[in-house]
Amino acid sequence: MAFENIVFEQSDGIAKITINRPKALNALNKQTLLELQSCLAEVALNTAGIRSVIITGSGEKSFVAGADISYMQPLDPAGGKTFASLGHKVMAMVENLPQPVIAAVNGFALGGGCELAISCDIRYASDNAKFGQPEVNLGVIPGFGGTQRLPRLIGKGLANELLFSGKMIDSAEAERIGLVNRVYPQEQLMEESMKLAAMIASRGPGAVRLCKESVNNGMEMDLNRGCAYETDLFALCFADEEQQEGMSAFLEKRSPKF
Ligand code: CO8
Repeated sequence: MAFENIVFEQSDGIAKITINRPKALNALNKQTLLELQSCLAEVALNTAGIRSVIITGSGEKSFVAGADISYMQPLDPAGGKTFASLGHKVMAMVENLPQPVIAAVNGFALGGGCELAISCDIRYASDNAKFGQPEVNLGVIPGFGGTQRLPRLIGKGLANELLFSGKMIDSAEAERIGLVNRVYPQEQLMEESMKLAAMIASRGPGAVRLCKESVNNGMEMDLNRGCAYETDLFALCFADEEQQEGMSAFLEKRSPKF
């Protein structure tokens, strides 16, 4: 897959998508979002070849410094709606991708960049990463899901503090409030993200996919419905040869071959 604003790499069942507009600190303009959309569509179709995904930013300074402000500045309400809708589509594609997605946050994750990170399933960050939703400084609100996913992830009070103040927090604070899973020195971030991606890629791919579906869809349900939904997905596992291989391998004291 060849793109102008993103770089797609694939090896050993892991796809790495790098947002690559370093001069604009990897800000998301329309073209970058369209490229992400077509890249993610291909990744979603290739569950046989791709078992986990990493999204990161190019360079050592920025993951994604937001939606592109130069692109947005002249927009009218209809243009704003179209752009926000495109961003929402891309974030939903990340969230609902069959494969787990790890955000390797290697610097600024602001505005649309923070929204992209929180659309991913898991967040690892470098020690120089900074997070925030600075939209109120620009006279707008988050438009790629920040007012919705951030409170669901870290709770309403903490999300409100970030959303209303527009302030930036460092990666240690982001880890403390559960916005990121782990923080690593910048030079170890990709290695650690790849290790996790490889571990996920080595597990039963169908089971991992159903786990993601169960968590994502179950979180929209009450507990009883969520547990009933999990029961159905659990039952589905027994229709797949993966379950036979995984359990037989355990009983035969060998590693499973998925
Ligand atoms: N958009 C466009 N260009 C950007 C952006 C951005 N979000 N962020 C940085 N850049 C550009 C700068 O303009 C600059 O370009 P140039 O060299 O041509 O002047 C270059 O990147 C380097 O940036 P700085 O010189 O500012 O670098 P600093 O190290 O001094 O500062 C910061 C880094 C703190 C990250 C600073 O660049 C900054 O504050 N950036 C803006 C952050 C921001 O406000 N992000 C939120 C944007 S709004 C948003 O994401 C809303 C999402 C929903 C949209 C809904 C659609 C309608």
